Amino acid sequence: MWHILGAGSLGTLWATRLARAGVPVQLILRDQQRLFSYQQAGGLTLIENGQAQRYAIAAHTADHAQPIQRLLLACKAYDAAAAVAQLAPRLTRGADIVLLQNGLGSQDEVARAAPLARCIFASSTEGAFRQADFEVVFAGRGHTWLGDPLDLQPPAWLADLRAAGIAHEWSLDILNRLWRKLALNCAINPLTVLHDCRNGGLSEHPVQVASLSGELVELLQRCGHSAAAANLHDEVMRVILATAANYSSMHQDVSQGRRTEIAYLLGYACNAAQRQHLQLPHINALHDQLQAHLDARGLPRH
Ligand code: NAD
Ligand code: KPL
Repeated sequence: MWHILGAGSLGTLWATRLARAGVPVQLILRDQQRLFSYQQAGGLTLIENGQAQRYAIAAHTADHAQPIQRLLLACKAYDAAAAVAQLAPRLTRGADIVLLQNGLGSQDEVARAAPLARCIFASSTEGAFRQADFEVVFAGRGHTWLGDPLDLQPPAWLADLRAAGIAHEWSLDILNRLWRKLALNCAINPLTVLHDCRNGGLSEHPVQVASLSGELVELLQRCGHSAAAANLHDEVMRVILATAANYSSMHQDVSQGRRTEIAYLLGYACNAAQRQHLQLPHINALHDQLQAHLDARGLPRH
């Protein structure tokens, strides 16, 4: 049985694909009000290649008594630790928690909230967005890497992902992957917010992108992730071109008045640099500017 916390974009994407492959799935919703709305909606709807399909997946709230052996945590990074702390009494000894959160920092917070569980970190390039409540569009096919820095053995339940057609790979170096993704997101996302542009608009700010990429390389190397630093600037430029027409996830959050995951991206990078006594003036200035931008819009600065 997969328990899936969070019926947002990625939670829906995973829950519907697992359920249609015949894998038992149980959704965990925020409260009775949300459970009631879910029941009214009649299930989760996934829109794929323009076709909508509804899945009446079982759901309950966190205070249910059912034990949890395998939890997919599909909320934002800033909600992850509190969500797991709420479920801690239900986790069985040695339960697995799969963490879909972008960035770094929330993984450690979750591990502290559930010290007896095995935390499996994920990094995904799949894309999905909510069209309406409990209705999600599968917007971009991608790949998900999963791994556990403390135990390199892959879990047997990867077979469920294969059955569900979730493209994935067990990674022996998931931290490198997460750092690399964090660096890409730090080099691209904040600038798209500050310049109010699509990813492709950053082609007009090559010097800024190059300075940030250079400092991110220094940070990755100092933090022991040299492999994640290799050719970073080239990859940043490649992603800017390949996703030129898209708005970054942070730009979308800000333009829709939603809280960003800044604390788990730029904030994490700045704290890591400080711990290493590394001076990164461009990254720090970018963090300050982004926080001022969020302040001005009444959005949380963390
Ligand atoms: P989302 O906001 O669409 O969904 C999160 C859901 O979690 C919401 O429905 C929210 O109500 C729910 N939630 C939060 N706390 C809860 C709690 N205590 N109990 C029950 N439900 C709770 O977010 P998302 O886009 O699915 O993103 C999830 C994570 O995946 C983020 O870290 C994001 O950066 C990452 N990610 C998303 C995508 C994407 O395409 N959407 C791609 C890659 C990575
Ligand atoms: O992951 C991204 C995002 O928007 O969050 C990309 C497209 C890589 C830009 O950083």
